[in-house]
Amino acid sequence: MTFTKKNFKEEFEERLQERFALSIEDASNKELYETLGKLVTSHYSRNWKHTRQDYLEEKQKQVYYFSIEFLPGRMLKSNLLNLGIYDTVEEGLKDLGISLDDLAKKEPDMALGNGGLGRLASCFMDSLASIGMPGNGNGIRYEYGLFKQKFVDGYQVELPDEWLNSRNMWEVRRESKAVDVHFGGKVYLIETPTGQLKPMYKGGYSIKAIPYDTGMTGFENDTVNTMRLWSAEVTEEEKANFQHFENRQELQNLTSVLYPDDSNEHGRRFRLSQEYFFVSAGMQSIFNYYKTLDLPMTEMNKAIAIHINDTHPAMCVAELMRLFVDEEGMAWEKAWDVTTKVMSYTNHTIMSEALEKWQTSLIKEVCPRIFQIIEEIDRRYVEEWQGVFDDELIKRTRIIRHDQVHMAHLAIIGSHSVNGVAKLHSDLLKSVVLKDFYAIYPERFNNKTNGIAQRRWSQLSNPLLSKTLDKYIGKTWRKDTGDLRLLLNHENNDKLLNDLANAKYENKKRLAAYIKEHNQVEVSPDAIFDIQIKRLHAYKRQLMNLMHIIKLYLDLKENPDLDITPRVFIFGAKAAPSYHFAKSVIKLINETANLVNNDDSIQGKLKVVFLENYNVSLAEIIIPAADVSEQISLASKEASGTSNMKFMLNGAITLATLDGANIEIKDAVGDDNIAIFGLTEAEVYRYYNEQNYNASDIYQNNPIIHRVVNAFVDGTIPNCSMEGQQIFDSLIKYNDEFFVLRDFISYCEAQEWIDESYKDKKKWGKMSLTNIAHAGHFSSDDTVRKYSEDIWRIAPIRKH
Ligand code: AZC
Repeated sequence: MTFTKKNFKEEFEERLQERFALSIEDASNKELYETLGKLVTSHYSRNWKHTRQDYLEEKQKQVYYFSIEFLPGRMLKSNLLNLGIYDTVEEGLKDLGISLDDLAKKEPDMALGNGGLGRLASCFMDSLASIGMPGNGNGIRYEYGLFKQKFVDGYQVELPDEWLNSRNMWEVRRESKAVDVHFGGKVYLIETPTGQLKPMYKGGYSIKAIPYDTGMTGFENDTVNTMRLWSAEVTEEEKANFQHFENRQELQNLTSVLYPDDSNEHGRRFRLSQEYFFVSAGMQSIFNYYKTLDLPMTEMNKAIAIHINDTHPAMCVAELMRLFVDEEGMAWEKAWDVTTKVMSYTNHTIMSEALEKWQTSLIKEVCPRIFQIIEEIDRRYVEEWQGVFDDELIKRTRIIRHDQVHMAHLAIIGSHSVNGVAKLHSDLLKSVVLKDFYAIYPERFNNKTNGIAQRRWSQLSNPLLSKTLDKYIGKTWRKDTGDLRLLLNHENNDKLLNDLANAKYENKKRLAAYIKEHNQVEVSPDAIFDIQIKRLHAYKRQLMNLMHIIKLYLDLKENPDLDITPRVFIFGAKAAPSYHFAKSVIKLINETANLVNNDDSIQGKLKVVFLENYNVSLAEIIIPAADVSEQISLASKEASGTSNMKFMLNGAITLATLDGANIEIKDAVGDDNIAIFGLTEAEVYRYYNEQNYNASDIYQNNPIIHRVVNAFVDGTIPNCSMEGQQIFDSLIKYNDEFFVLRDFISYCEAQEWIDESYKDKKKWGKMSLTNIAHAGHFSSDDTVRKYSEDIWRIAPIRKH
């Protein structure tokens, strides 16, 4: 049955009455939103059930993507789009005097992640469903999402994100699928009459893991997959038991908070317990499902693939071994063979602090049986390779070393595939970071360049651009973004270029209004919107961006008539609460913004805006309005980046170092349509090898750099002498870890090129068009297709 506007309006009013006994005039937007949410879930629930049944009946091989973070953002509009009822609903609501946008804003952002890693996991969920692949998510249902960021006197303040206070419309609590996760106690191995060793647990405690399932709708294809998030609950009986444990409070609140570190510098028991919790719960539920298929345990790899997203779920390897060996009585060798065929692992960073290591004593305390199994995997690993590789290599690659458990080693040894997230990153894994493992398992290493869910980042967030595209190249790009290439046939079509420019202008007006409302700063859409949005981290070099702003400001102060294109520099970034350097950079940017925005002598040529509480929904407003996409990490440090892809899709010009996926963007658009600057990865490594980087020399010898760096400590920027000193020291005293000074001049030159190019509207328009045209390269539909073919070996489902 086709779903008409008339059907919709009737159903909507009926549901509103049923649920709230209200008519439209009396209902609040929140009530209307909830009514719409219910209507939407009812539209896909049948397909959700069928998708599950199809998988089961066909014993279809499925992948389970284990990720400690998911960042879906709001789901209302994306569900409407995927179900093919967006326009009908929007128009129907309009008839009823309701704005879809207003209702959508009532949905809290589902912010169960820190940044790139979590957002990628959500793009993958969307794409898996959209290409009809049997793919499930497995994660944690944090009661509090990533903190809400506020600025007080320019400082970041963190507030709790109580996203569950308003009902989550999309989840279904499945009590019947709850499992127990065991923590602590002691384990003894007892020999059974058949000579097998069985573990006997003494003491410890169990925590109930309750799954909450969320339907992941595919784009116009009737597929609805599942993202399963686990919540910890403690039974009354266990609560009494808990009195004996000093860490009782922690365990009761196991799934309350998401760790707001994007590199887990602080290995804490709580975090480890969270990891074991969602690993064990997820693995047990997969095991229970597999048993219903009635297939031999030794063939699990034919029906199940498990993906370890970064090291946090690495214990999947040991937990599956535990289930096979302890629960099913399988021989170790057989169990190991199946386990490695089931598991695969993605590395997301070369920053060493993010490669988790845990004290052996801690793992022993939190999950003693898992520790024993890890010890046995480690022992056998050494045994297997002794005499084949030299002893030192084996020592360096062991899982347990110097009383620490190396989670990346566990993930690599226990998987059949190890991948990086962009070509350069995957190469660096082979040649530097995981070089030793590459010598042992060369066949396991491969690259899967990241991608983005292009529907969210174009159709949903940029309807104006989307309509322009429809007008000139038809609508096929909406399903297959490769068709964006059709734009290239029109690169000399002035009318099209004009329409694209108009769409951009309107999007800039929308962002300008947001800025006015939230920052009380007036910005002109005629200026260049130059944007850097990502977590605040020294290696991403927001500091270099700030230094360039200071340079321009000083230049303008000296010469108010300087001919520069007016610019608005826009930032969005959260800093980990304990990351002092990052917080100082925020303070400095805010103080610089204050200074620059209120200095009439520069005639409004520069504006600086730091938007609070950057998250997925804010990104949807910011990215369509960008002219310039700042991707300025020190080469080799950013594994891939994904905002770079979103900006490109929205027609921004990338200003970048040759790092992560920037290199692939450059290859796609050509050298003329991107601004590249700075050291290459090889040059960075040369400095490391020769240990001859000298920031102080650069500072002493380059007057421009000297002047800008001094601004941090000479009172140019008011109210931040402490932070200014800290940043000054990081550059000069501590030798500028991320080579900001070395790249600064070349960055300024690239910025000048941007300034010049923007003046030529036609040239800029063509560059922008070329970027959009090639953005199809970075669709996560394609990325997960490659994962499915090469790693998970799963195929699209048969249609019900
Ligand atoms: C990020 C990488 O820094 C980023 O370059 C990449 O695009 C993204 O993963 C997705 O692959 N890493 C993280 O977010 N890491 C953590 C631990 O949060």
